[in-house]
Amino acid sequence: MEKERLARYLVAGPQDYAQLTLAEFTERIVTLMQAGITLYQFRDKGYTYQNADERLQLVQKLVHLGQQFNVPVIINDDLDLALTVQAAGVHVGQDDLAIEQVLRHKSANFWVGLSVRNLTEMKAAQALAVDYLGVGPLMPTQTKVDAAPALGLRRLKTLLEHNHHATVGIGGIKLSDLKSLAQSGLDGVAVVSLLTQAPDPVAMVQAMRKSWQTNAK
Ligand code: TZP
Ligand code: MG
Repeated sequence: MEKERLARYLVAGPQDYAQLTLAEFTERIVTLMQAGITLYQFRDKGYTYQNADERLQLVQKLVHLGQQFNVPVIINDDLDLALTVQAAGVHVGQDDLAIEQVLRHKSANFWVGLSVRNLTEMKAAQALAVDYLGVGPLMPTQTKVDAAPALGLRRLKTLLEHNHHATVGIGGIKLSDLKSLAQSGLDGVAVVSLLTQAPDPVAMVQAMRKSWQTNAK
């Protein structure tokens, strides 16, 4: 995976658009794909489907749309689902599936991302053949209920000194944070609410692109 893919990484599921139907949710994701997000993670924590088939159909559709709009779709946590729908990859946290087990499925066409929350996890991750790391939460966030304490910019920089992987930051990221995050050496930002709650999501994607391109190392 090229690290440029991480520049504008949208993480979202139907629970992040609580008032919308699944069809409307899909439309929002398509709009963001067309607007210029570079990667999309399907993360449906806390959402209740009518049945398993509804979830499968939704994800299959999103994967096809991602292929159409050149935005690879990564599945959060669910390795079996990711393999079933031939997603671009899977993202797991430290408390999810064993990373060694997930890495058995890694290939040029199936990427593996891992979350790290602190220096211990960052150091341990250096021995793993993952495609990218997600580091965070960087700032306090309302979006993830079981989020670890926020790292802040200073600790982020320390973590990055011990890192050779392509890396995206996540957690509480606002547009005004992009300048310092781009300068920190991160390869991109992963956001939920910045895009799902933006009054003008298309303009927000464009503003993210501009800020990143102006300030990235
Ligand atoms: N993992 C760490 S923080 C977070 C996840 C999924 C939520 C980020 O959401 P937001 O709205 O961008 O703070
Ligand atoms: Mg997880």
